[in-house]
Amino acid sequence: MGASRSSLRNFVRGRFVEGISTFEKVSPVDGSVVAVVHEAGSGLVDAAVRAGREALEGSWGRTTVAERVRLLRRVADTVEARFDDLVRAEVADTGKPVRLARELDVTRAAMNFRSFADMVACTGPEAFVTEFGNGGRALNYTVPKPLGVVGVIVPWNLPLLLLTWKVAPALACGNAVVVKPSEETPSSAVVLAEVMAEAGVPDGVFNVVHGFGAGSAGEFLTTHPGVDAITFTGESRTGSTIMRAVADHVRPVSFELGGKNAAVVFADADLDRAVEGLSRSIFTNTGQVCLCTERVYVERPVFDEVVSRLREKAASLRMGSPYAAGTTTGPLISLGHRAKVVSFLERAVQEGADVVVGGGIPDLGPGLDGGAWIEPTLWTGLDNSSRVMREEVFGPVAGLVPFDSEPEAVSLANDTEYGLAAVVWTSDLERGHRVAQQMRVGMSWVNDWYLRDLRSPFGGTGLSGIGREGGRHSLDFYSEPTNVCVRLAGP
Ligand code: NAD
Ligand code: 6OD
Repeated sequence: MGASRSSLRNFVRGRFVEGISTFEKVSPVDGSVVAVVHEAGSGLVDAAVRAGREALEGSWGRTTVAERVRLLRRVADTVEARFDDLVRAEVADTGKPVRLARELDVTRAAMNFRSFADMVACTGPEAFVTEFGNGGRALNYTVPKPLGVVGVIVPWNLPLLLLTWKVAPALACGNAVVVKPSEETPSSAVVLAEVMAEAGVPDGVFNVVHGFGAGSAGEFLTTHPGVDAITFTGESRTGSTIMRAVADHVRPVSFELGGKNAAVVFADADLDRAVEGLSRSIFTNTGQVCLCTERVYVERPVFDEVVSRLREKAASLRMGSPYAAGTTTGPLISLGHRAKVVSFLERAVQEGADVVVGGGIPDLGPGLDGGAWIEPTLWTGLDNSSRVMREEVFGPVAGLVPFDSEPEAVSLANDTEYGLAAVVWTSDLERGHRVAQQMRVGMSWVNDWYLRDLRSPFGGTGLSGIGREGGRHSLDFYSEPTNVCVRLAGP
């Protein structure tokens, strides 16, 4: 995988610049070095924040909505023109199957820019005429303004999708951004910086700083007094660290955090569709999607059948080179993350799980033995008291548990500190609505999973986050409204 090792620099004020040190980005497919990355020190993070501020004080701060809409559409076109480069970058860093990178990650990157261009173009300010009853009237209207310089911190699982999901609305609202990609996935942000320059985004509006969290670019960004807001996607624990870091300056935060998502399968479900859907929701991206299902509650009459059919699905997945025809499943992101997932595999057995399928590290032969491979794994025999059923694993794993009534299923699904997503499988329309609405989550699907409309709210409750992204929710977060009240008439 590492045949074409690249050197990845930071992007500040429209220029690629070196860092204070370098680190190696290793392929999770085979352990080879895919890139040498320039880590930004506090001085460079400061320069990036100042570049953003100067862009806001210059011509970028005077752009009209229509000009920004045209620019975002050009960015979308340029993402499509550089589609293959972005796919290569994403696959090199994550090892995900090339088909997934094409159909999900890079396609959505273009769509994010185009969708937020459309959405901001169609959004107007609020206005109210206030009547006092004595003939007096006033006009209230809001003027949305950018927040300023926004720090964008993103994880490694869907690197470009999640980065552009934040950058597109932030730019649509007229902000400047300083992006800190994950140290595990620095490559696509660098190609995106080239895209921004090619599309004509003014210098200083889009900046990229590479590095780690604590004591590195992530912490320098979140503690910088010149950063006006932080938008973060990542682990719940990192979210609480960032919350403390921004508290001194009282900055707004948007948090998309972890999940321990449940699926509920009723006996009346179309089991062909349910098993297909469960297989996607458990194993897509090797279980490394925040929305992935890790807890499956199945009504007792169909429990054995669902377990057996899901076992067949898991056994049919094909791990291998991301470019090999037929590969369905990539590695985990790193050996470090695999060690964490393996510790959950061991703990599951200690906690009394029966391993239905998987449960270990596969032997994929000499070319791949340096990679972070893991077997897709299903357990039965666990309940909600086990740590494996309470903590986010973020791997291709799920525990299956039988239930006997609808209230029991709702109560089991809601028995978690997280609150991101849920799926209900049933042929009963009323039950589908009823149960989906009772799920204590930000997103509840019925008879599907990860079906997206970019205008609808995305996010979670509890340990899963603060706020919502998508549509007007993103536009609201990335702008600061000033209300103007004008007396029109009367005493
Ligand atoms: P992570 O929290 O370890 O890292 C995310 C980003 O934060 C990285 O860029 C990292 O360098 C940076 N970071 C780490 N410590 C920091 C600190 N102290 N200050 C500033 N920045 C810091 O998360 P990860 O391992 O990259 O991603 C996996 C996690 O992300 C999972 O928990 C997953 O559920 C979650 N996630 C959530 C969503 C969502 O939409 N809710 C989407 C994707 C991933
Ligand atoms: O599809 C999206 O917009 C989105 N934010 C997905 C997040 C997936 C989590 O890993």
